[in-house]
Amino acid sequence: MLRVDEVLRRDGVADDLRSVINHTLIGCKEIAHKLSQGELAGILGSTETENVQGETQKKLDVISNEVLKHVLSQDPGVRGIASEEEDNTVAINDDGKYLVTFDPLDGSSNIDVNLSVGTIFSILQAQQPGSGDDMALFLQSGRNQVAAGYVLYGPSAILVLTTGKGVNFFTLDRHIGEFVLTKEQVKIPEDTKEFAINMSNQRFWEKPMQDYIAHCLQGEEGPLGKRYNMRWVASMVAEVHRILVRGGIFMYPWDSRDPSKAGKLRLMYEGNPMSFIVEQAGGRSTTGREDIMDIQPEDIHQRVPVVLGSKNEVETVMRYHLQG
Ligand code: AHM
Ligand code: MG
Repeated sequence: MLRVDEVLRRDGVADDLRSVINHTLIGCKEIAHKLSQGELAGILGSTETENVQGETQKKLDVISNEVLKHVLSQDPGVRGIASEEEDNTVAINDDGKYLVTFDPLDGSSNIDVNLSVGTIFSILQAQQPGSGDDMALFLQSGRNQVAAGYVLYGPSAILVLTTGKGVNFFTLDRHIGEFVLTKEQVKIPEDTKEFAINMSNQRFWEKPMQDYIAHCLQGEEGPLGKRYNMRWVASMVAEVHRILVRGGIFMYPWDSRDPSKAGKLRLMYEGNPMSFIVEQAGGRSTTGREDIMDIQPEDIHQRVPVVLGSKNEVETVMRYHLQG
């Protein structure tokens, strides 16, 4: 079976970009190992600290961040990094070409209950000279991504990767310590009857989202004319993975709990990489009103409403927003 690097070579991915991806994956394998040890390694539970977004950090959030920072600092091709768990962008090598943004451990409320979490990463090319801690270098739209991926740490560890030539799945073979190709050119079914949203926020949503979900709940008797199923794993990586495998729609819309925030999820290391993967698999990704990857970022930690998944269902949600 083909290993990741063999697939990247076959696809003509530049040597320096392959190196950045491979370094990222060394970190992900280390994170997979630590997660599998769990309580045995004494790494469950929270730290005393909060990240820049005011969220309590889990020990494994901090450890995963350190692991990725360390491996990426070994790669001369990396100019700088930005992470959910770092207040500011971090300079690595001024001669490097690439900028890596990542959420080291997404869905971290699932860690202590032994459910699925994941690492999400996005790779951009620096467009001008400058130190890798200059945030301005990073503020490029998602359309500029040269690679994006995630690793889902579930019963098996699965890497989902795109370099703009479709989406492939790789499964971590723990005997050889390599991600090997297990599914090529994944395509998301265009239609679905399965939605994922945190229903407890319903009363805080805008009217278009209220209406769409109300119509989903009406099933075949409502205007959407079909009976829906619902899932909520509280781990975006797991939700996106389910959608890549069997279709579906995932939503984390704007809500009025804190009107100053544009949503819960972050654009540059959650929204953009997931949008790149979903679009490469034939799905769609929007705020409800515009494609996520068309947004010009203003801050490395900025938030974004997210609606992504099966193409036709996402377009239905976009119509509710156009009318609302
Ligand atoms: P995190 O980056 O702090 O882990 O937050 C992101 C996660 C997503 O994986 C998931 O979709 C969402 O937060 C769950 O939110 P909620 O707590 O509202 O269920
Ligand atoms: Mg996250």
